[in-house]
Parts: sequence; C-alpha cells; structure tokens
Amino acid sequence: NPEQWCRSFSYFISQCLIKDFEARPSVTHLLEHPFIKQAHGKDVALRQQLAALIQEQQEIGIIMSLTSYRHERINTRKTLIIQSCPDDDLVNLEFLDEETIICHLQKRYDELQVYTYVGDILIALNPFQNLSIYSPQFSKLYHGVKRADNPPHIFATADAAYQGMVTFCKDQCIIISGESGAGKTESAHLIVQHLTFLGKANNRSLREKILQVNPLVEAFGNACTAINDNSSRFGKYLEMKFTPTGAVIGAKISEYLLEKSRVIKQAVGEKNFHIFYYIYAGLYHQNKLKAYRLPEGTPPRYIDSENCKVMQDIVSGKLYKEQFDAIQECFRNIGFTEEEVNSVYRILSAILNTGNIEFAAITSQHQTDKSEVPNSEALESAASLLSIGPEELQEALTSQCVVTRGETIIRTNTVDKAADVRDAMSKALYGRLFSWIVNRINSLLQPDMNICSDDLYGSLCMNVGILDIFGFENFKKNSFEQLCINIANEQIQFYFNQHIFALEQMEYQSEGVDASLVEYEDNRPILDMFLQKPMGLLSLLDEESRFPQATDQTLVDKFEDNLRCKYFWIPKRVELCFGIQHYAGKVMYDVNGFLEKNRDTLPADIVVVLRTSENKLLQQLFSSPLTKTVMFLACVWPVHRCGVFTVNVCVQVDTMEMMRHPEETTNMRRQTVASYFRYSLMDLLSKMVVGQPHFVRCIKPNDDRQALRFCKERVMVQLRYTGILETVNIRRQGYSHRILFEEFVNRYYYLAFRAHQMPETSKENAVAILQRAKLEDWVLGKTKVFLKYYHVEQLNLLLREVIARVVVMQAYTKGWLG
Ligand code: AOV
Ligand code: MG
Repeated sequence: NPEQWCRSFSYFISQCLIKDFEARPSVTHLLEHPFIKQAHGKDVALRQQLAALIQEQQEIGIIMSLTSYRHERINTRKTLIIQSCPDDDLVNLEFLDEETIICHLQKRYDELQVYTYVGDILIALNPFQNLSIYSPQFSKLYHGVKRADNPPHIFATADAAYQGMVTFCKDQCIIISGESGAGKTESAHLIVQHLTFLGKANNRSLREKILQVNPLVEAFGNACTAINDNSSRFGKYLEMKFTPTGAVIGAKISEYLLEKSRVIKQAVGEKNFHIFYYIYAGLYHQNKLKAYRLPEGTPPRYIDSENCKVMQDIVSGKLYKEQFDAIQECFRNIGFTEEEVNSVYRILSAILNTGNIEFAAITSQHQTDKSEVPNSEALESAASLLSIGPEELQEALTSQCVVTRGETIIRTNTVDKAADVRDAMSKALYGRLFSWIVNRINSLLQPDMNICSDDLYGSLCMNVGILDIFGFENFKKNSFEQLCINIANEQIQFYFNQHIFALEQMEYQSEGVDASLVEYEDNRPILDMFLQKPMGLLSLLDEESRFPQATDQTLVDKFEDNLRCKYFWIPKRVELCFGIQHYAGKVMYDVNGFLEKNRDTLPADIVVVLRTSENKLLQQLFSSPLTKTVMFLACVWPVHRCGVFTVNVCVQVDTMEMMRHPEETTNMRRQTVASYFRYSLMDLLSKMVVGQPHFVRCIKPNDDRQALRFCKERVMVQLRYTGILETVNIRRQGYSHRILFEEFVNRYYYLAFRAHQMPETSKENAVAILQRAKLEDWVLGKTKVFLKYYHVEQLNLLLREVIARVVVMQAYTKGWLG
C-alpha cells in the first residue's frame, strides 16, 4: 500500500533524523532498525529499497515530514487583514507595574482586543459578546506564521501547539484556566475548531464528529449556576489525535469528577444538567412525554428547581427544543445507534421519574421505621423505563439486606433513609450513564485502524490535549463539590507555577546562568494540606467517613485538631464551617453533608435490582466497572529532571482499593469520592506532564456578564492571584526555552551548515548557528542554550523556510514537479 508506505517512510525519517539526528544511519543500520523491521519485516527487498532511499534522500525525508502538510502555504500569506502592534505583548511594556498593565488591558478591552500575550502565554478577557474574529478567514490567517505577524488570538495558541507537534513530533497540551465564567469552555471550543481546521480532516464527517463532541458532553455535564449559565460541572481533557504529518484522525476525552449531586438537588436559582430540560422539552414538543412516562403539567421534581420558571420556558421558549434537536443530531453524527440513543433517553426519563417517587411512614404497633410508596405511578414508570420489576424496585428502596455472621436479615428503611437510597440510585444512574457516553464517544472517535493498520503507525499518533476544567468557585454557600473544584484549580495553578517559575529558577541555578530570581506565591503548602497522607484534609475526611458513627461535627473537630496551618481556620461564630485561604482567595465551606457526599454509597440491593434489567445498556452500566484505565499513581508531584517532568509511579495499597467498585466491597473501606478525586487528579497530571504545555489564562472583566464593562478591581485580583504580574517579569527577563547543545545543533544545523556536513553537536556549533541566524540576547549555560520565546519562533520559521527551499530544489532535480 503506497499510501501507507509513504507515511511510515516519512515518519521513519522524521524519527531517526529529527529525534536522533546524531546517529546518521548506514544502510545496514537502517535495515536492522526496529521501525523498518516492524513495518516491512517480511519483505526484504522492500526494506532494502527503503533503506537505500533513505540514505539517498535524507533531506527529502525530513522535508516530507516537516512540510508536506503545508506545501501550499508557502506563497499564500499575502492578505493581512489587521496589523499587529508591539503592545500586543505585555512583555514589551516599558513600565511593568500593576497600574500600567491594568490600564493597558483596559485600553485593549475597550477596543475589543480581548487577547494579549505575556510572552508565550495568552491572556483572554471574556468579551461577553460575539466577536467576528473566529471565521474560517481568521483560521487561515493564524496558520503556521510568526506570532508577531498577527494580533494575539486564541487561534495562535492552537497553531503554536500544532506546529510544535508536527515539527518536533512531540505531544502538546493546552491548559486553560480561570475562574468560573471566565471563558475557559468557549476557549476550548475555539481551539478545537482551529485544530480541526489545521489538521484538515480528509473526510468531512470526522471533522464534524470531532466538533460535536464538546456540545454533546456539555449537554450532559454543564448546567446553569449562579455564576455561569453554561457552567462546566466536570473536568474535561480532550485529546485530539494526529498523524505525524499533522492530519487529524480522532479524538479522546477523559472526564473528571462530575458533580453528580446536582441531579438530585440544586441551589436556589440554579438548574439541573442541561440535558434534562432538553429532553423534557423535546419530548413535550413531540408529544412523546407519555411514551417516556413523564408527567405532564408539572415538570418532574428534579428539574423543577426553585425560582426557575421551567415549565414556562419549556412550553413557550424554543431554545430547549432546538437544543434537543441539536443533541439528537450530535448523537447521530458521532455514530450512536438509534437503540443506544433510545436507551439513553429511557434512563434519563427513569431518573426524572425516580425523583418523583415519594415515601410515607407505615406506623403499625410493632414497627415505626418502615416506609412505603403511597402513590405508585412514578415508581411504576421508573421501573418500566429501567425494565425492572416495580415490586423489586420498591423492595430495594424501602429495605436493605444485611449479612451478619453468615445470616441474612432484612432491615426496613425509614422514610428519610428510603429517600436517600432513591437519590443515591439517581446519582449512580446518571454518573454511570455519563461515563458510558464518554467511553462510547471515545470508541467511536478512535483513530481509524484502516488508515493506520500496522502497529507502527498505530503507535505514531500524536496528541494535542486541551484541558478545560470547572473554574474556581466561591458562592455564598460552598459545599464538598466546591472544595473538590477548588482543589483541582489549586493543582492547575501549582502546575503553572512549576512551569513558569520553579523550573526556570532551578534551571538557571544548575546551569550557572545569572538571572535575577523572581519571587512568586508558591501554593504548594496549601496543596500539601489537602493531599498529604495521612494527615491531609482529604485523608482525614476519608478516615472519618469510615466511622459509621461519625457526624459532620466530629469531622470539623477532626480537622480542627489536625490541620494546623495558616491556610485553614474554624470561624468562631458559625457552626459546621471552616475557611480556606486558597491561592485565589478565601472560601468558607459549609460541612453539612460532607461525610455523606464523600461516602457516596449505593446500596447493594439497588445494584442487584438494576442488574436484573433487560435493558442492555443498563446491564452494562451496572455489570462491571466501566473501563477506566487505572494507573497506580501515588500522590506525587512532578519532579523536575533535566528539563522534563517525570512522575514518580508507585503502587499504593490505597489505590488498589479504588479499582474495586463500591458495591463489591461490603466493609466500610470502600472507595470514597475524595480518594477517587485524588486519583483523578494524579491521572490528569500524568497526562499533562508528558506534553509540551501551552497556557491560556482566562480573565473575567466583570461579574455582571456585561460586554465592554471592565472592572479594574476584579481584573486586578485575578491578575494577582494567577501570578500574571510575576509572569510578565519572568517572561521579560527569563529564557523560556532551554535546549541542550546537542539537541539544538541537531535541530537547527540546517541554518548554518550543509545537510551532508554533519556538524559536531558542540557548544561552538550551537553558537555558530545562533550567529548565523542573527539572534541576539541569548545566553549559554553549561550544557544548554538559553533562548527567549521569540528566538525559538524565529529559528523555527527560518528552519521552515530553508527546508521549503530545499524541498522545491530537490523536487525539481528529481523531476517531481515536472
Ligand atoms: P468557564 O468555562 O470559564 O466557566 P464559559 O466558557 O462557559 O466560562 O464562558 C461563560 C460565558 O462567557 C459564555 O457562555 C459566553 O456567553 C461568554 N464568553 C466566553 N468567552 C467568549 C468569547 N470568546 N466570545 C463570546 N462570548 C464568550 V465554568 O465552566 O462556570 O468555570 O465551571
Ligand atoms: Mg466551563
């Protein structure tokens, strides 16, 4: 298959010539190279031919892998619509105090310049209005060009990641941070949009599928909160998969910590997950409420939240209905079968009906703590939608089997307990349905194995990951969910600090380079307070959750006794409450319900009943743990070594526990939300550290969601806690790229030497290249060249130009261009 051959060829070349340049292979060496063997092991003649070709045409090989994706680009960049200017980058400002930076950002915001650079970091102010800068025309503009050629843009960040990936065959990740409502999710959409453009999916349907992943999962994972009408209630890491030449071939999402408690209860003025309204409105307008046994007239209790005119919106508004249609379209396009979608709707309707099940106490002479379901309509509807028996469901809700000393006894549930079991069932159903949808999307968007069938190619796909999590939250009342969300944000901030400040300083010191060290706010002590074992807050919470007699009060006492640091305090006058000094501000947490939320128990009886279902999807949800590749990650920090992050991997007894599913452990040492959360964070981190990071810092200019309103104080606070001011400093003084001499010469020797010259990978040759490229202000360390971000940009651009020239020349001599 010539197509495939060509790809492996070009990849092979890029591998041996770009990655390990220094070992210019001989023909015999090439023949034995594992890549060639793997790809063409049996066909000796082909291997020989290939090896000879590679020998002869090394340059073309590099060129193919570097520029074949962008041949047409060379001459097409003539239409600049807008000009960039020097103050696009805060680093260029003459005065660098807070006031100047703020005024500068304000001036830009007033002119609708919402993006600004701080060196290679992008600041994105939320415009709170639709801007006309995201059209395909703009995509074309931000396409393999130097950053300074265009005004700052989210597309430029996506482009930088893409170029980094194709040029150096290295995974990339884009980390978007900012508080709730700052624009992370919108930014993530725009990045995906631009990456699909750059990665020219050869078939349109793949492109559409990828573009519809976000809307689909967000319908299930986003909801209206007090701060944001489309607030992410889960963390999402979307990896877009590319071939080595940069064609998009698939995608994969990982989800983190869905806020399941929202299914059963929402704060005043907030709503349930979008999908419930979409489906209720959609079915209402299609006259199908009956078919899904949903109540007409009054909406189900779970979506009939206080202060939200739900029914009015559903009946008169078109919005929900249109969104329902859009979601159906997403399901269909991505490739869900009719049957699967129908099962999803049935489960969602069952959850809504489950919420309407009520319990009443039966008071007879002997028993007082027994409950029954007085009105069986909701119960029967739920059971029927779940394809289980209504009696069995009622039994499982109102009683529980307890095994003591080999004897099984049945205990009845009080009304309150029965309601808890009901809600636990709804949460479990929704949580597992969500994970199933994500897994299903992943299997539908796996890179097409027909295109890249051999192992060689399969292992080649490269990623650009995009992280969009729930932003920092501080409501009037903050609960366990906010705690988890805010810890996740602490972790991202820590990662940012590590990258921007800590690594930079360590590197300067070890390389003997003089650069004044920039002070920054290290949030590691706060993170330690949360995550340390065994005395961190999450560990203490877990320990307390294991005592059946524990109460929220004993939990607070435990915190108070054990957490002794300035970031934690217990206020005097408020009960069941504690305060945390987060990197982004003080937050008071209300401990009510912490233990229950952390235990997140689903009684075994419910699982047993749900497993009897005839619905295939439901069986799947409750039969085995959903596939989540569990890695054994202890609570560790990225450790910096030689310019790359490594993650210590070790096995802990505790993580073994996580692999089991709650219902499979009968004792109290089951998986808690906190332990799963800790594991998720480490899993996420381990994904992020393998890639080259790019940062987008979203900033919310005002709290009223108004366009063109720039609230100085609010922006100032965000700039301070995100460390933007320090970032400006370090980016101005610092050298964001530090490359080993060896790697540097291998990468850029084309700029100063002829291809066949094979220069020694020495410090002197590195200097020769730098001089030849006419760069200034770089610094030499003991083993590395220290470059500013714009040096690298300049070098890459030069490299691409040189290569483009060579390819055209070679192509002529080979007669390829006629
Ligand atoms: P978030 O993701 O950062 O919050 P969103 O991305 O959902 O915030 O943005 C909130 C709202 O701001 C959106 O619904 C848009 O109305 C508006 N917005 C943001 N960016 C843009 C843009 N580039 N152009 C136009 N409007 C924009 V949260 O998920 O709550 O942390 O948990
Ligand atoms: Mg969001």
